[in-house]
Amino acid sequence: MAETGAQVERVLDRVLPKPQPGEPPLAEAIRYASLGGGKRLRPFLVVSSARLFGVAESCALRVGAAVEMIHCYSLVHDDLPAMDNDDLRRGKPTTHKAYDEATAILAGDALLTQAFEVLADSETHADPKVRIALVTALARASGSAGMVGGQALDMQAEQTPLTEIGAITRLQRLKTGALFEFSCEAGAILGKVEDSRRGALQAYAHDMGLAFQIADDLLDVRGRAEDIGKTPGKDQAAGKATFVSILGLERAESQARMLADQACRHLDVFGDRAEALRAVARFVVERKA
Ligand code: GRG
Repeated sequence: MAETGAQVERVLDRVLPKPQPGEPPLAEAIRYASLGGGKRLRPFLVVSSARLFGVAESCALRVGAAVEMIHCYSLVHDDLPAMDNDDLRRGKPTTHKAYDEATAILAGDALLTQAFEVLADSETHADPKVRIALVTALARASGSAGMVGGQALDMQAEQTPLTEIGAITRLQRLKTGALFEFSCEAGAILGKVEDSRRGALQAYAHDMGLAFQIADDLLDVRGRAEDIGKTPGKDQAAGKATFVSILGLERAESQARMLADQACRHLDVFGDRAEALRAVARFVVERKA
């Protein structure tokens, strides 16, 4: 993951706008929000799934950079006063604290739109049909049928807390799961694979994404700000129903492990070649940050 993280960092550094003297601090804020931080988990999923199909690493890294740009934009907007109102992200002041709200909104907007420019570029794949499929899949995963829709449900749940595990699962599947699903499917799209192997990756992403979210809820309860790089205890303070508040700590933990095991079993069809993806499923439930 660290190696992929460093490679994605180089792609981001190359494609993102450079600050120019006399210009507004937009480029600076874009780079502040997306360089030098984060686990780069989504790019690692893209690269690992693409390796299953022998896709050129340079193509996978560009797709990894695009999904990371969407992820970074979502974090910047999620941290705004109108949403989660947070001061700390990735161990440093949130973008609107380091700059101002208007600049943070614009930096998020710019990352969102430029992600699609990266996918649409012929450097990402020689076949325009593959590029269109990537653009379509990432747009669906990020928009109202995916991450943005999940965020809207999350805002609504602040007023009317959810009480059923099914409703929380749906919210999280959209809010965080959709980008994970895109990241895993991207390898199959790049490799032009339309068969059951694509379904296996979808099933893996679904279970791994839920395991990730339960672990995230556990970290919100047990984590320390210096480890997780954000403010812990926010869910409870906001009265939000989470997997942990409904299942309790122990059941949530065992559910996360069960989902991670199940995620690994979906990869049987790939044999040993999917070891990196299995390691991700184990990592997401064991992580401390
Ligand atoms: C504002 C449109 C919009 C969407 C926001 C994803 C999201 C939707 C908000 C993020 C809030 C949050 C903390 C969600 C919990 C799960 C999550 C996405 C955690 C952060 O992802 P990591 O752990 O972060 O991969 P790093 O910093 O490692 O990239």
